[in-house]
Amino acid sequence: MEENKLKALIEAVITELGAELARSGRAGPVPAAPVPPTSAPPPGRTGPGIDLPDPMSPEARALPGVREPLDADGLLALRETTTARIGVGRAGPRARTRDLLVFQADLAITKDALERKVPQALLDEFGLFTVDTRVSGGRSEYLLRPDLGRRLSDEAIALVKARCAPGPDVQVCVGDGLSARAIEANLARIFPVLKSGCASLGYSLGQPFFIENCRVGVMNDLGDLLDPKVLILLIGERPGLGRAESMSAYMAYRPKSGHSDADRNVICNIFDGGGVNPLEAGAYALRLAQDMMGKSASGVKLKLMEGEA
Ligand code: B12
Repeated sequence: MEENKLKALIEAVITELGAELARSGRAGPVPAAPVPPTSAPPPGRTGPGIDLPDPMSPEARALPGVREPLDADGLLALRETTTARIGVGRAGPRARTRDLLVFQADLAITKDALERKVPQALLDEFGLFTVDTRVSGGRSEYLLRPDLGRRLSDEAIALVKARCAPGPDVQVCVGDGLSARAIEANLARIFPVLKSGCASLGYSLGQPFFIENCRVGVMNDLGDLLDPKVLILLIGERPGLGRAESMSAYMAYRPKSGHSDADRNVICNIFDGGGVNPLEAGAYALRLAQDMMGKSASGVKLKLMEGEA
């Protein structure tokens, strides 16, 4: 087909589509969100400015993408109730550029949480020395081989034996798990609560330490080595899209080889602003430790005993 005929055909289709939308009352590319001004290069600097408004700003995130919603206020209210991606709209059959960019940026936050390390300064602040697991090939091996993250390395066993006294009432360990960001976000708030809580309850607290490339199952090795009455493992949870600061406290009464998750309890979703506040989580962990010691049990066994009480 000749080029000018093709062009005419395309124009005719576009005109017809526009007319059809007008007839159905859905006409017009009414933008759902006012477009914020384009960022210019900073004063004194030349070069290209950013030609898209920042889609990651809280204001931009709050704007729905559905054009001409039947109930605009309802849609806004609904979006405020959740961080899930609802009411994002679409451009034809695909996601809007704005949403795709936000998705990619959020995914970057998730990947960063998986890859990054807990800052040494934070570990130093709480007097945590570091040991590793049997993961020796970095984070990619950690992700592919959960079994290696459940066992302490030989060097770790030697170091823990040298630096920690066995048999405390409560042993607190910190593990990066699947999000170092979670430890960065919560350790400074939960750790002092656990420490002062143990002191006021009269519990001896073992020398705490940090475990790199750590999985929950490492609790068994820790139990075999240190024989605490209660072990609390603070560990980074699997990050969600754009949400990396969620931490868990996995706990067990006298953990040892052969124990499974059925022998453990978890306080999950510990983070400020929507999750379990870390201060509250610390208090709850101490309460749970008391229960565990009182009933000499944890996990499903403890739950069943509570049912009997
Ligand atoms: C991944 C996951 C799982 C996976 C774990 C497999 C794996 N290798 O990753 C699977 C699908 C098997 C799973 C199963 C269950 N899970 Co789950 N799980 C999660 C999730 C999404 C992430 C956990 C995480 O990041 N762990 C940290 C990493 C570093 O740990 P890991 O060593 O890689 O993996 C271990 C833990 O994930 C642990 N685990 C996973 N779930 C649970 C639940 C309990 C009660 C315990 C003690 C341990 C545990 O099992 C893994 C192997 O040891 C959380 C959500 C959250 N916000 O934490 C829910 C979550 C922890 N799970 C939950 C529940 C209820 C369960 C089940 C009991 C569901 C059921 N009714 O069968 C089972 C039992 C768990 C078990 N292992 O026996 C709840 C716990 C609620 C609570 N406070 O008690 C959570 C918080 C989800 C929720 N919001 O309801 N889970």
